[in-house]
Amino acid sequence: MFKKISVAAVVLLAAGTLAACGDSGDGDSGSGSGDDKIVLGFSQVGAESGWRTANTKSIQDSAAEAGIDLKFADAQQQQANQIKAIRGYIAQKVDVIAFSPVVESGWDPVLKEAKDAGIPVILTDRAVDSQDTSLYKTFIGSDFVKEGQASGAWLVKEYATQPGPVNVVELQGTTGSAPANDRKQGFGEVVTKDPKFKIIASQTGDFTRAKGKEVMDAFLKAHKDIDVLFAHNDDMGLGAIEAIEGAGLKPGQDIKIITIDAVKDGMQALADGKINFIAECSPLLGPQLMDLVKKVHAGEEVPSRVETEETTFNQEQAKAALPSRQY
Ligand code: GYE
Repeated sequence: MFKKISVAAVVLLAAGTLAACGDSGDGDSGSGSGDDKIVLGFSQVGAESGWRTANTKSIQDSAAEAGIDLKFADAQQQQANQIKAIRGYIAQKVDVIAFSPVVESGWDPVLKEAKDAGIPVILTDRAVDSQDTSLYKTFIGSDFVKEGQASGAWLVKEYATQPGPVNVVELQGTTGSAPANDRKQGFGEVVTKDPKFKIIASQTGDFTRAKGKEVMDAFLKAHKDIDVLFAHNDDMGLGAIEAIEGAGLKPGQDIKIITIDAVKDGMQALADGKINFIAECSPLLGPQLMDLVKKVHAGEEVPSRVETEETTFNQEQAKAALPSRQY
């Protein structure tokens, strides 16, 4: 009997210690899940692109695999919805908050609220421009400047022996988002070194296929002499292909197309000769994110930046990679 009680006491004690560890300083056991699973509140940007769909699936699958209780909210590309979701997670006292900030600016107040509540925050995929880096634990995602530079480098090489001018139109991602800002910057840095490249029009297509088509339609009406399209993601490029074909032109030939992401539909268009070059941006951030969630929850030190490894694809490389492409 005594033995039984003492075992139970030890178990209870251990459970108490675990629960205390799980608090991360938020004041009570918090998760509301009734077990000792880590509760992660994740605010996603939206469902604007093939990349985003693959990213959401990666996060959901790897949370399940890691035994993490995931609370997930889709912000439909609205910062206000993300702020609301994060405030909700703070009120629910989740263990960790992760989010993919739709735009770079305007996060300090809500991040401060999370910090004051003792809830660690992980930036996923997109960065914020907060000066106070103590407002979040780490960032996981891609180097978007590099992706823009790789896109520009392909263009410079492709036209190395041709005289100018080379007229480029640009479909930008969501205004104010880190990938739109950084990809524009990286591409611009490389191509403006040679004055024969002229960026004759640059407008946002909000990372969607529909907007990509709409804006490309307008570009084609306003400019008769477009040589190259640089689209900040595959989806806008795919929408633009419809516009180009609708105007009786051949995408990939009459107008060369460079995009970023390398999702399956983009890779297919690349293999089909309708896109000329894609700089990869991996959406499969889930497994590494869950790893970071466990570490910050346990109070372990984590690197301030965890970058995804990426490559680039031309048409031949796309043909070879397509059969084994996961997303
Ligand atoms: O390139 C685009 C998506 O933030 C890296 O967002 C992500 C970008 C991605 O809508 O397709």
